[in-house]
Amino acid sequence: MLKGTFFCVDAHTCGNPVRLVTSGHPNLLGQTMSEKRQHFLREYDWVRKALMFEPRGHDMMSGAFLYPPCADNADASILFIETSGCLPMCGHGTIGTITAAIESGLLTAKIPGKLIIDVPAGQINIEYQQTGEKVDWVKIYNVAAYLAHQDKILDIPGLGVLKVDVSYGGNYYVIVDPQENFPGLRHWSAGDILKWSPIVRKAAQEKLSCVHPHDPTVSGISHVLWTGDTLSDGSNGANAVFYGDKAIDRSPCGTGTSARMAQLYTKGLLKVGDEYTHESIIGSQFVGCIEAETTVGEHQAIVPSIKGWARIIGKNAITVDDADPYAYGFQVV
Ligand code: PYC
Repeated sequence: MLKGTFFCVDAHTCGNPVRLVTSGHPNLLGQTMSEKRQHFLREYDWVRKALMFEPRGHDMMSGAFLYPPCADNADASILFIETSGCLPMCGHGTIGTITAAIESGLLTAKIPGKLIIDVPAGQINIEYQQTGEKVDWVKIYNVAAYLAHQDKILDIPGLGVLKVDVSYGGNYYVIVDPQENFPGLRHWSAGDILKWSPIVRKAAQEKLSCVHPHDPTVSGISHVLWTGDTLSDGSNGANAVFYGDKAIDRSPCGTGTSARMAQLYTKGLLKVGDEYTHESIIGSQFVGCIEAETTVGEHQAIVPSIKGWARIIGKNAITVDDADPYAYGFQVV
C-alpha cells in the first residue's frame, strides 16, 4: 500500500543537506512547536525515518517541514527532521529551509527581508537578502545560548582524560578543545571523529546532566563539537560537529556556533558585539555574532546570530510504499 508521496525541495547549506518537504505534512496537535514536535515523534516518526534514512536519505540527511505560525506575531513554523530525531533547533536547517521556501514561492515575508519563525526551541527572528529569485544569505537571531558545564573531566578508555565544556545553542554540545589527548580536528581524520564522538558523548551524558530551564523536553547532550585550526581566510575558529550515529556536519553548524560563542563569551574570550567567523570540516563559513547579553534560568547567556547561505540542488517526489521492504529506511551503523 502506498503510505505517502512527499514532494521535496533538496538544498544544502554550506555543504550540509536540507530536504524541505513541501507536501504530506502530518496534522500535528499542540499549541507550540515544542508540543507539535512531541506529537510528531510519538505518531509520525516513520515519516522522518523514511525520508532521512537510506535508501532515500543517508547518514548526514536532515530536513524540515514548514508549518503555519503558532504565535500571532510569527510568519511560519519549522519542524526539523534528521537521522537522529527532531532537533529542537537547527541553524543550517533554518538557513536552507528559508532559502528553499522563499525561492520556491512557499513563503512570503510580510516585511520583505524579515521573518519571525516558531521552532521547537522557541521563537527566532530572521533577516535575509534576496537578489532577483535568489536568496543571497540568511541571518538567524537564535534562541539564547549559555554555557552549562565548564572544565569537566571525562576519562575515555583508549583515549585518556579529556577536559570538556558543555554549552547550549539550541541543542546541548560537549565541546572538546585541543589538549594533550586531542591534537585538534585538523590532525584527526573523519574516521577518528566518527570513532571517538559517540564514546565521548556517552561519557558526557552519563556524567553531566542538562535540562533546559524553560522546556524540560529539551534535554541531554546530543552533539559533540571538536575544535582546531582554521583552513579558510577570515575564519576565527574551526569545528567539526558530530550528531546522530554517523553524521559530521558539513556546515559550520548554527546551533554549534551559538554554543561555541556562549562558551567563549562566558570564558571572557568574546564580548557583546564581537563577530566570530566559524568554519566547518570542509572550510565553509558562517558569520556568528554576539548580539546581546541575557539570562536563561540562572545562567548568564547570550543572544547569538548566525549568517550563512544555502543553494537549491533539486526537486524530488519520494514515495513510501509498504511493498518495499525498505520503505521505512535503514541505517548501517
Ligand atoms: O546547524 O544547528 C545546526 C546543526 C545541527 C546539526 C546539524 N546542523
